[in-house]
Amino acid sequence: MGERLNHQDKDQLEKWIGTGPKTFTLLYAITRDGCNSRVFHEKCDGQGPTVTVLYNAKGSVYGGYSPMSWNSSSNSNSSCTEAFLFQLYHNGNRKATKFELKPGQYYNAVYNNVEYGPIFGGGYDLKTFSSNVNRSGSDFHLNGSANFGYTYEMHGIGANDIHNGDLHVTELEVYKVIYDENKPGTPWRELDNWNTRGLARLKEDILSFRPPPGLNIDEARIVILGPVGAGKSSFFNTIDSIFRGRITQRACNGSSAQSVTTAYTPYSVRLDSGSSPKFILCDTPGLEESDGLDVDECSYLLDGNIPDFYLFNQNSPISPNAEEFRVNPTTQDKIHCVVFVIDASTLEAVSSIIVDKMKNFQRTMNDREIPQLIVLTKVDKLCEDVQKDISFTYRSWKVKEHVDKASELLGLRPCNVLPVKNYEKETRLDININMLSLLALRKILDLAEDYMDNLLDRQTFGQMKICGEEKSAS
Ligand SMILES: Nc1nc2c(ncn2[C@@H]2O[C@H](COP(=O)(O)OP(=O)(O)O)[C@@H](O)[C@H]2O)c(=O)[nH]1
Ligand SMILES: [Mg+2]
Repeated sequence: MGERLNHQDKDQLEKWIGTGPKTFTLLYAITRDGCNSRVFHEKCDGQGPTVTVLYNAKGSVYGGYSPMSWNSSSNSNSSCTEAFLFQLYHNGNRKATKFELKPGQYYNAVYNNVEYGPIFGGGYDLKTFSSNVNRSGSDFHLNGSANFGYTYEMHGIGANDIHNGDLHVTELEVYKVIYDENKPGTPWRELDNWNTRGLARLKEDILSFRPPPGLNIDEARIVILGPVGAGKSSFFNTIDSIFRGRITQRACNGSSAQSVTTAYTPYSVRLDSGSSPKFILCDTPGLEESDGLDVDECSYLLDGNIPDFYLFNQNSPISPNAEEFRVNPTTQDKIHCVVFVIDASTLEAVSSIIVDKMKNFQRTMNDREIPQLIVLTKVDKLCEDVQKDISFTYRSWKVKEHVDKASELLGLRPCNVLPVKNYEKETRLDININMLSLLALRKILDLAEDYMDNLLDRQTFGQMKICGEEKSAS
């Protein structure tokens, strides 16, 4: 005896139910509690969403999910649209199929009567048992009926293909289904190749990145923007550490309320071989309500007018008249991708002034069709499971919620919001921290490459147009 639903089955049900991570708590089992309708109602009434699972001796497993509490008021239908029937195995073979309510049948989803066990469907698609059923050997010959297809859409699958021709079962269980935001659920983003080999491949991938030839761009130039303390400098340090193979702290970071970074500082990762990967991450002072970069400075920065290591001065913002102003920037000096770094743990508290600033900046980026992403830092501070094991990040619903919120905040697609955990107090590298940050970096380089491909197209088509014009003129 004991729970018969395994992890894979629970994951499958969780996916079908579809509203985040769930814990399944066994409320009722006929082998433990007896197959009796009153006992079923005593144990399951008022318990909220439940899943009923039947198991037979031939290795078939099937049942139904009800988002509504069971009750003992006689002959009442509970209406809802989310109830469904399902099968998990047939004759011992995995056969995961969900059978949803037919259109308009929501009012017949489940049926309550104190004299009956769980019943799904108005035509009794699955009526498990009534009153009391005694054990016959190792089976219970349930006295219900299965009129599959009356209320629920079975897609042509017949009763024999579900219950092997009768309602003889070895077990019937009812689990309470609880939404559990702290439970790492099924991944909300692909976790493929999350291992040492996958990490090595990701690294190679990034090291082999080259800007498309023909643009005179040696490296993708990526600017990092965001509020003070969000983890901008730490993000570069994290990337640098991964490629150096030790924790590095080249970009000054800290917890001061004012920006620790005051200059426009391009960082290039230096490999042991002496060469560098083909990207430059440009650190910037943090955005502050009444301080930090303004919109004009942001557009100068995007256009490559601001020289490397330029020290921003609040009292005299850079202008085209300034001595340092780079009047004729090359394509290499311009920004090819923007990364907004936002602290996930204070996402709700970002002031509207800072949000407006970022949105104003975005307008200057959109005008130039420069791609933008969000690196969402400090996910370790969002959820205990993630803090204990960073590999849970793509499973944590809490993280997903924040990814969605960040995506809404700046109007960027959720797939362009990359959750990370930066190195801060660690003394050693960690495969999961590396994995998250490299996945973020690869996405950044992908978008930078897309931008460069567009530049190249524009250059090629522009040239073709000129050729054409020349041709027709001659
Ligand atoms: N727990 C945690 N702390 C972080 C993370 N990223 C940065 N920090 C800390 O946040 C503080 C500000 O980071 P910093 O990189 O200086 O932010 P910046 O102002 O955006 O450059 C520092 O104390 C960092 O150690 C992270 O992912 N998790
Ligand atoms: Mg900084």
